[in-house]
Order: sequence, then C-alpha cells, then structure tokens
Amino acid sequence: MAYRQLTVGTVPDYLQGVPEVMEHLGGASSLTVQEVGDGNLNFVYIVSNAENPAQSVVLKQAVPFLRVVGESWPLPKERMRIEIKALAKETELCPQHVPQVYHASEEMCLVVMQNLAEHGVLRGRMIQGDVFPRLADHVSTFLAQNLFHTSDLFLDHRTKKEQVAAFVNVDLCKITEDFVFTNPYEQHETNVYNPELSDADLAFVHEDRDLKIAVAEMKYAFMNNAQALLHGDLHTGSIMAGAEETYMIDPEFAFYGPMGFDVGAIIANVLMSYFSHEFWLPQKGQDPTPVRTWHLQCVEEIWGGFAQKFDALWKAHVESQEGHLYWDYPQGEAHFQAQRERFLHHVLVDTLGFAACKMMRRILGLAKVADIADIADLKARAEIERKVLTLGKELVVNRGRFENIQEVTAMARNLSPLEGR
Ligand code: SR1
Ligand code: MG
Repeated sequence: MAYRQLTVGTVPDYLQGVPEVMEHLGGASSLTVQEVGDGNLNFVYIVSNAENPAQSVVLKQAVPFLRVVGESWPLPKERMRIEIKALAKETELCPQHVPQVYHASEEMCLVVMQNLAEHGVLRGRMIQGDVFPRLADHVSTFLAQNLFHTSDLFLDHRTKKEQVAAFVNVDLCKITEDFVFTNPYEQHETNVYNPELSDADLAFVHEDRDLKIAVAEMKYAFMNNAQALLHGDLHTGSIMAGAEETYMIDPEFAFYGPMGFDVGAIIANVLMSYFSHEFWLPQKGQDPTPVRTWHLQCVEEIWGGFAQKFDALWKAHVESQEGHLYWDYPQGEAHFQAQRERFLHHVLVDTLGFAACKMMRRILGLAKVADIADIADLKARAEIERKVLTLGKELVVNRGRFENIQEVTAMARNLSPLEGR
C-alpha cells in the first residue's frame, strides 16, 4: 500500500481494513477518532468504538516533515521503520514496560498499539504534582534490561555489529546532534529564549569555553560510542505512568549509542520537574516539599536501580554457561567486580554529561518542556531557568569529579531548597 498521510476523517477507513486492529475495537462499524499528538514530530490518534469507548487503540503516523516546525522542515517518514523495530526489540527484552503493538506498517509509516490513556503522559502528571512511587524501579528495569542485553557484554560480536547496522538512524540522530548538542550553545536562529533571560544569562552558556568544550565532547561521545541500543529520547513525555504500571513509548530516536544518554535523559527531565515546582505547587497554595523530596529520591533511585540491576545481569551472565570473564584475572571475582564498578562509573560520568545537555537545550533551544515553558510569570520562569543552566554547566564541565548521584541531588537542593523560594 502506497503511503498517504491519514487524517481524522480517513483513519476509520484505513483501520476497517486491518482485522487484527478491529478485533481490539470490537469489530465496530462506527469509530470515533481524536488527534492527540502533542509531540514535535508525528500525528497521534486515539480511535474508539463509537458505541463502546472502552474499546480503543492508538494510531501513530510519521509525516515527512518536522511537525513542530512545519512542512518547510523535511524529515524522512521512514523513521517509523526504526520505531517499529525498536518497539519489537524492547518488547522482547522488557515486555512489561512497553505498549502492546497490534499492527505496524512500514509502507504507511504507522503503528497501532494499546491505548494507555488511563495512565497519562508522565510529564503532564508531574506538572500537576503527582508522584509515582514505582517509577524509578520500572524505569531502571527498562534501562538495565535493554542496555545490557543489546551491548557487547551480552551479544556475540557478529550479532552486535549487525544490530548496530540495523539501527543506523541518520536523520533523527542529526536532530539530536543539532538541537541537543550544537544550536543551544551559540546564537542560533532556531533558538527560542524567555525574554526575561538577559544577555549575561545567555553569555553564561554561549561564551564559556570550558562548557563548550565539554558539550562538544558529549556530542562526540553521542556520535561515536555505539555501546547499546538506546531508546534515544527518554524524556517524561515518552513515558505513560500510572500508580502501578509504567510504559516507555516513542522509540523513534533509537540507535546504538552511549548508555548514559538514555539514563541522563530521564534524570534530566525529573530534575527539571524538581526545579519547576519552585513555581507550580506554591502557586496552588501547596507545600512543594513532599513532591520535591520524591523528585530527588527518584533521581537517586533511577541511577541506583539501574546500576544495581545492570551489575546483577552482567554478573549472572558471566557466571552462567555462556558468559566468560574478559580474561583470567589474578584474583578472579574481586577483579571482575572492580571491572564492573569501573564500567558503571564511566556510565555515571556520561549520564551526568548527557543529562546536563538535555537540560540546557530545553532552556535555550527550540524544543522546550512544558514544566518550565508553561510558566506564564516570565520572571519566575527565568529564575528557574538560571538554576537549570547553572546545574547543567556544573554537571557537564565537572562530570568526571562526581563520585555518586547523591552529590548531584545535593547540588540541586542547594540551588533550589526543597521547600521552594
Ligand atoms: C526540533 S527538536 C524536537 C525534539 O523533539 C523530540 O522529542 C526530541 O527530543 C527532539 O530533540
Ligand atoms: Mg517522541
């Protein structure tokens, strides 16, 4: 079937021809369609049985341009091919945290999947001040399962290289290279600034030699360190969360890259939510302390949980029949443990550098996060933005000096005390 861009009006016709989807819609003759895409790239529709709205699915279609800019910015719609494959791989490795896919079409550049509406997009829920006690455990499981099992620590040399090739994602990696690692750190036409940020605030980033060198190093690592299959865009808008369940969605940016990029992405977004609640909860007359305590605990538990689970997977694999020590260490297990600790320390250093870039780009670059950009009081927003930039600069420039994640959360607390301003 040749590609055509679907609309609210044409989605029903398309789905009526896909029995494996209609099964989930009760074979309905009448379907209700709502476009709900609030992302930067694609169109997303919720489709329900008009007579039984409990029966519903989500259809996501890639269009041949960058939605946030418009048709003037072409972007190959074939990116959906990567998303379909990444969803399949993540489902194989961690099915409990990935939506069920009912139908995928490379020709139509679309995927139809489980509607997780009752869970809500994590970013929106966090802006409301909701907390998710199981989030860190679920996210860290997803990260450990995917990153370990797609790396050279688990795969044989041939499979790993074939996978690297299968997930080459030129166009979406270029978006990240430009919008995360390049444009925000110079005066660039695509940048968008809060008018309350002063020239000095911009110079704090644009004219800092050490910061620019450090960001350039992170960009180089992003482009050259094919450690594992990444989700590639693991922010809080890519997670659907409820009290008991968590699903990672939207892996269209998937590619083989440095593990710390995924871990850093989610940590950056939780930290930005932390800073934003200097404003949101007090504005509603609520004490932000309990929610912000959870934010920082969540950051610590995402890293801690990931490191512990990744380490356990590695150790168990080596101890199993298939695994092997890299070589015969003089002191076997003790030296193997030292190797794992050192490896994970490198991932932590990367995580902090990438988290920093992910935070700074959301303040100075084109694509913002609603947590901060929706603060209508621009002076209050600028105060928060300065703190995010300060933490970002510190993390990227001095990433190698941090011994543990608690030093990071302590720094966030120093910049913005738990109880707010
Ligand atoms: C123009 S940048 C668009 C952004 O949206 C996606 O969610 C990615 O984060 C990308 O960088
Ligand atoms: Mg996305």
